[in-house]
Amino acid sequence: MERTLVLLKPDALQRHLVGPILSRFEQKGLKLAGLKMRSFPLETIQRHYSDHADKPFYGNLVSFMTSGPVVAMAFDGKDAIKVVRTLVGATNAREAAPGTIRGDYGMSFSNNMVHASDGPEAAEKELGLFFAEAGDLIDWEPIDLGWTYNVEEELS
Ligand code: 3AN
Repeated sequence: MERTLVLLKPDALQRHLVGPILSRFEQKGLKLAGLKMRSFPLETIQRHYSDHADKPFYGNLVSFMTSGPVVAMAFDGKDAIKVVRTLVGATNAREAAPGTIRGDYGMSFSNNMVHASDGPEAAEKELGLFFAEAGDLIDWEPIDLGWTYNVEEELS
């Protein structure tokens, strides 16, 4: 099982899309392992986007991400990082495929509603940033796990 970080950006909250977006991940079969709504400190957002620090859009990105509350979520599942990225869709929401979150709900490159970790290293770093306190992340076993996955092939 893999764990990944998802952020619902301030535009998702302003546009009342938290419920619909969270449902996409839940209904896919991913397991919610952490959920937190905060106005995260500037320093957390800067560290989160440190790889983009030299990009022209970095300043706007950081001010956008600190312009309102953000919902941070951790999801568990087989290949969760890739599965979540596929559900989220292309960065430019205008070009994102229908059926993806960005493709269905967005029209913007920057205000694209969702962040999702792009690899195991990023996931580890980002989960550590947004779920740093004891008890933030919960290991629990959903009763339908043996129906979501094939027990012999995928859970042994
Ligand atoms: P993604 O979130 O699809 O992985 P990244 O990691 O390349 O995209 O970029 C991080 C965020 O920076 C994007 N979600 C988007 O909000 C913003 N961003 C990326 N490229 C641009 C750009 N060319 N112009 C404006 N914003 C951008």
